[in-house]
Amino acid sequence: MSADLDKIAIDILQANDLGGYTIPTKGLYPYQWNWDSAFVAQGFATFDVNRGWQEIETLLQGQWDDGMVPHILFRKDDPTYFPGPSVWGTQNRALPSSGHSQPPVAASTVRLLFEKDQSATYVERLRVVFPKLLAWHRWYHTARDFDGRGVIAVMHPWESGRDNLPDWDGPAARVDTSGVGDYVRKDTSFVNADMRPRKTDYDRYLAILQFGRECNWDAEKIARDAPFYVADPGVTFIQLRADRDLLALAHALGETAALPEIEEWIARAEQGIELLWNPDLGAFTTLDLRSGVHGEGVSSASFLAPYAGICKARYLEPTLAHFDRMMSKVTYGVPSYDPDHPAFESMRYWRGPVWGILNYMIATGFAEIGETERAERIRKDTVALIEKSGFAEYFDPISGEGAGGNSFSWTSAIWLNWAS
Ligand code: 2M8
Repeated sequence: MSADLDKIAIDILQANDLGGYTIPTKGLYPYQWNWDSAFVAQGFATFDVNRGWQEIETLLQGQWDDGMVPHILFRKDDPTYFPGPSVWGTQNRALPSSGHSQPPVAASTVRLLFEKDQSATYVERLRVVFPKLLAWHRWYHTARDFDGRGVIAVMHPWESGRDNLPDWDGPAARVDTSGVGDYVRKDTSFVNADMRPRKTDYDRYLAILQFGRECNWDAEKIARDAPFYVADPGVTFIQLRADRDLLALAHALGETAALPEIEEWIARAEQGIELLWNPDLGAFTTLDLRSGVHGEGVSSASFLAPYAGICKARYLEPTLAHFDRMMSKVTYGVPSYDPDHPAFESMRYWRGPVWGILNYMIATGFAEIGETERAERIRKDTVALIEKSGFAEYFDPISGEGAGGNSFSWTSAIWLNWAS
């Protein structure tokens, strides 16, 4: 079974490889996505380390002058996706892209790739990639932590990668959508609308996008005035992990000049994450930086604290209690949102379904702090889901049914790199 699935996973990655870069799935997502590519590179590296590096290198080709690495690279125009480059206002750039970023997984991937093979050719490639990753991390720590609080904000739900998480509902409700006008969604022509964000969500997505485009994606204007600016435990924890991995890479290369800056980011985040601790809930949640209000639900990103190296008992004990409670409510974990919360929807995208990439990161963190039983439950659930429903984009935590796109790259990648 495992060998058959290995072959299918490899075939999916190769079929979604459009020549040095990989799309998440045919039809629904026809471009290169940022954190998808970071996971895909880990999958490729299980059978072709060179191809893994190439995925990261092509992703970094889209880097903006200010260091930002966009969430989508529009390598060739494809009218089957909305919103495309003309909506983002980037159609005249050398490599058209979206205007904001996505969770910075790439440095963690590069560390994994480098640990697999440290021969001279990869040292050279690391030397080229390292300053680009450093610039991207610096961008995140300035543009999206403008006041140096030690937590990373997202200016768009898409920047978080967890598009319609219920915790965005409150902050996004303040977005004025009166200027959005008519538009035609393409996603619902590929996937049942019940599994996708609602129209209200899309109106808000487009209104926030318009704000970004009109201010030319200016970090200070975004930090001060964007209609949506919410500190996210998902991106903050992934960034913290990636900073630790970047630090290890700096040591490996002897890049001593970079060390103090990266160490400062880590120290600041270790303090800053206290801001994301919701004392009423006993969990890390979002924090709306406009209103000062915490998200009111436990999401799977709450369980990324160990992945980020955050394991103080004060945080860990309540976090694990939530984990056990939520896992007891589902057949397959980890649900992306609390099944006890009224906003939970088992099939609607980031409002409940299980995502393989989150499972991989959560289980990795748990294993690293010795929570092996919980880590193993997550891995086994992931295996069971893929055996039952194939390499779907995401899964219903109650029925185990696959949802969203099929033959999905990141699900195949985490299978190869971790679950199998
Ligand atoms: C989903 O997001 C895109 C927008 O970026 C979409 O729905 O059109 C999210 O799951 C995101 O995290 C992911 O990177 C992307 C491609 O898999 O799809």
